[in-house]
Amino acid sequence: MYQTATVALLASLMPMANAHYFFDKLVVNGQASADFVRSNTRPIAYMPTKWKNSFDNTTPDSIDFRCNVGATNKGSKATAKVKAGDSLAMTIAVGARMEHPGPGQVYMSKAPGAAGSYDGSGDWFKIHQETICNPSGDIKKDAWCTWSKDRISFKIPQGIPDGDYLIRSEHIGLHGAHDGQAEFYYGCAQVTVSGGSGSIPSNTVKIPGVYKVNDPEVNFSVWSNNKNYPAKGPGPAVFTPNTSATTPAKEDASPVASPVSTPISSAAPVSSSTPSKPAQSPAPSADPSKCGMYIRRHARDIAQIAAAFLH
Ligand SMILES: [Cu+2]
Repeated sequence: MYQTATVALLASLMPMANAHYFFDKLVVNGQASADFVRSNTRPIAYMPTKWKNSFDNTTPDSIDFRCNVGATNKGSKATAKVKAGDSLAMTIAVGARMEHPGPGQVYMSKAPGAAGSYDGSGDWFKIHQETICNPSGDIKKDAWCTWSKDRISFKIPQGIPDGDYLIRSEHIGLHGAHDGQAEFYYGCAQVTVSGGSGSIPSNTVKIPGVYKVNDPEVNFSVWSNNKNYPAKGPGPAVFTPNTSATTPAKEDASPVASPVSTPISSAAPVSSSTPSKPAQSPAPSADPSKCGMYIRRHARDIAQIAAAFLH
C-alpha cells in the first residue's frame, strides 16, 4: 500500500521537476555539492520570481532577488575554495532540466568579509552569458543554449581580486515574457577565490535594480518568430578580464599566460536572420493559447503540489 502510494507520488513529482527549478549545487573540480549553495525558504522551492502575477509578492525589485527568498541573509553550510580561472557550474535540483526558453547568466559580488555573512548589497558584475546557441532551432525551445540542460557552466574570471564572493546563477524563462511574465530562477553559491589579480570591473550593477520591468531582454516574445534576441543578454555586458578596447596598448601585469579568455561560452549572435527587422516588435497580437504547453505545465505543477501536500 505504502509503496504504491510512494511510487505514485514520485511519478507525479517527476514531470513537475522538468517544469520549474532552483539551483541547489555548485560543481567544483567536477564534484557537485549542495554545501556551498544557499537554500531558499519558498514553500515550493522551485517557484520562479515574476513581476506580474508573482506567486509570493517577490519580484525582481525585491531584496530577495539577490539570492532567492529567505537566502539573502542566510549563508550556506560552507564556502568553496576556488581559483581564478577554474571552470565551475551550478546545477538545478531534483533532476530538472531548463525547459523554458530563455537566457542564462552568472553574476559575482565581492563580500566585504566572509561570504557566509554577506547580504549581496554590494556591486555585482556579470561573468557569464548564454543566449542563442542554435540559431536554426526553435526559439521557443532548443535555439537557447540553456535548453534542456541541468546546469549553467562558467569560469571564475582571471583578473579579479582574491577574497570571498557570492556567485549568482540565473535562468530566465521567456515563454510568458510577451505578457510581462518572464520567470526568474536563481540562487547563490559562496566561494573564496585565490590566485586572482586585478580589480573589480567598473560596469557593476546592484541587485535588485539589475533589470527594469521594461527591459527588452525580459519582454522578448518567443511567439513572434523573431529570433533576434539581444546577444548581450539581460543586464550589463559580460566582464571580459584583461581585454580592454579603450586601452589596447596597456600591458596588464598579469602572470597568466593566456589572458584573452572569453567567458561568453556560446553567445553566438543571431544577426543575419532578420536583417529587415532589427528591433523586436512587442508582439501585440501574441495569442495566449500559444502558451498552452507551458501553461499546462504550470497547471500540472499546481495540481501536483496540492497532491503532494495532501499526501
Ligand atoms: Cu514556469
